[in-house]
Amino acid sequence: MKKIALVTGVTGQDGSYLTELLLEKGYKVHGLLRRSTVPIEKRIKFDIKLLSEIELHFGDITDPLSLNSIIREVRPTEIYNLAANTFVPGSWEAPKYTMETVALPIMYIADAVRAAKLDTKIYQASTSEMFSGDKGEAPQNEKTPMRPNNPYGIAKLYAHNMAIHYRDAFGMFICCGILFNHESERRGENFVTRKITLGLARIYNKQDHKIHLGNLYSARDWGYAKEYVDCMWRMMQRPKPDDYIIGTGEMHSVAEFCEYAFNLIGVDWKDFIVQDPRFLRPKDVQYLRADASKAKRILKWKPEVKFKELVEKMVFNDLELLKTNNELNL
Ligand code: NAP
Ligand code: G4F
Repeated sequence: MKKIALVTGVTGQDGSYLTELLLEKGYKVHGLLRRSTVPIEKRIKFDIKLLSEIELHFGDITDPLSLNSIIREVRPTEIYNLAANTFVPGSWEAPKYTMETVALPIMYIADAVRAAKLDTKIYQASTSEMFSGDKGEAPQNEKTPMRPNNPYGIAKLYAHNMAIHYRDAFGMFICCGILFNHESERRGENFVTRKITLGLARIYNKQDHKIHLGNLYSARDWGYAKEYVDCMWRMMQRPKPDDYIIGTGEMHSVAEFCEYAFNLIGVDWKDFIVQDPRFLRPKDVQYLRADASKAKRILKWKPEVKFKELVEKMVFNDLELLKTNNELNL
């Protein structure tokens, strides 16, 4: 029987890669997206030709009624809950909305599945932002204490605990992927990696002179998004649901990202980066490095793309993008 997947956040970075992966694996894919005045073709990051192969449903993850009716209609075998307000600084600007989009939806989804008496498997997108990022705690594993430093992380921790609670209390198949930062050519433009690679391409093209950044010395475990969606799928194919840390095990600072990116075009990053207090956070997560040994052992997952290759992919993609889309003023 053909497997049926429902993906929330289908217009996002991970939603786009996951949709491609599930289609390749022969799934019938349904995507949930919210209404917008921007046409769907401009919001979807995967090849437009795939649009005819998936079924889109308008709804909103903050609205339990819409989730309930979509789940009853689609009767998915697997739900991947990826939708969220994912930009950390935005979570201080709108903490209540962050709770609504990040913390509560997993509860609505699990309840809808229970109420419809389905045995749907559920994936919850948990995050390394649930950790404090204190130096002594890196690398983080599944047992590292979770003490988030921002409303986004706090909301994700609520969702994470709720997911585990539904699994334990009702015997539901719910997995939480505790994914560390993962980036790609499809990364949103305000996250630091893409901000750097797009800024670099503008500078190279003489459309700009400087990139304004905040904390240059926080460090992240940056992996390649396309490889991480494969982990989500692998978790859902296990006989039992569980939670897994996913990351490369390498950690690099924002400054190192800048240094390597600008090296690729043969210039010194220090000539182009300005530290700007506007981009500092009230509290930052300093050190994130994954200990993904459980995923390696059980899911047989190993990241192939490491830091340098990731930076190269993003830099060369954005140089090409600006070359071929001069009118875009990206
Ligand atoms: P992303 O590119 O920012 O995508 C977020 C998606 O959520 C978009 O499709 C967005 O739709 C959708 N969304 C937001 N609010 C919504 C609402 N009220 N109703 C319906 N859809 C809504 O994020 P991502 O990087 O793919 O991340 C996917 C998931 O993994 C997120 O839950 C994120 O928190 C989590 N995560 C990401 C990382 C990472 O490093 N990327 C690491 C750990 C965990 P619009 O197009 O309408 O805005
Ligand atoms: O790229 P970022 O905004 O990612 P952040 O905050 O780590 O969150 C991302 O990864 C999480 C997983 O750990 C996800 F859950 C979350 O949804 C999101 O995808 O910032 C990375 C680091 C931070 O320490 C920040 O302070 O870069 C630093 N930074 C320095 N200057 C900057 C900037 N970040 C941004 N966005 N913009 C700057 O100008």
